[in-house]
Amino acid sequence: MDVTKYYSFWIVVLLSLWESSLGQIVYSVSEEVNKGTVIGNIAKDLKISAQELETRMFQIMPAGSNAKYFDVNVKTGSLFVKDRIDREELCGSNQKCALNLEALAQNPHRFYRLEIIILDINDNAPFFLDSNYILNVTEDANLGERFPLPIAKDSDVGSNSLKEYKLSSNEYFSLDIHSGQQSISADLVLQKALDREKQALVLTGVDGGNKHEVAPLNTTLSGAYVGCTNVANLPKRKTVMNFQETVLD
Ligand SMILES: [Ca+2]
Ligand SMILES: [Ca+2]
Ligand SMILES: [Ca+2]
Repeated sequence: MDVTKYYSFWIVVLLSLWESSLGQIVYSVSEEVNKGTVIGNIAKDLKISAQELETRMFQIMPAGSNAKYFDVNVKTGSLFVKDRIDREELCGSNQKCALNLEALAQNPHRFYRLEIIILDINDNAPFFLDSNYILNVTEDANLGERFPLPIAKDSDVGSNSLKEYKLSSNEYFSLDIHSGQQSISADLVLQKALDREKQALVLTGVDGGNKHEVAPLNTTLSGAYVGCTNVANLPKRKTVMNFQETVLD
């Protein structure tokens, strides 16, 4: 390929990309909204009348895997939600969740690309993967000794995911929290010598919502008790793990 042909090729490619990006319309909607929720008016955004949408048989291309979530009312131009959208199921831990749609109008044929950004809501509580946890600490443990605790998970992203832990008030242990890129973990740090006593501690995983809710669920396990709770459908989520450390002679 000579130099002229080489540059001509890339000019055509770049113009094609530019044209397709110009043709893309971006909307956003929160996950879990009710069926029928209107996301935007597609006739207005395409600068054509709703009547023209109908006469040109405008439609979301049904072949796309995302087509089941959205539809267009060609009488009004409204783009609306027609099925449950669960961001966690569609995008997992990805910070950005965008669904692509293709739409077609006829006479003349015109192809459109739509991008729907799915916004996260705080619909999942933090949870501990280990529902049972017993911490054994010897009586001669040194002050400052650290004891890693189970890590809580939260299926939401950003500010709706796990943000911190809280430890119930006690005189023996403090909590040291480590914030990594992938997870937040915590260690118990011994602050006062143990003397064969047993003490119940409560570890709480808290996400970044805006309301505190706790609903503990305890089970008994061979002298120690462990509890774990998930709180459903509340703006702010906590998961509580209750555990009783056993002091060994
Ligand atoms: Ca969800
Ligand atoms: Ca969510
Ligand atoms: Ca959450």
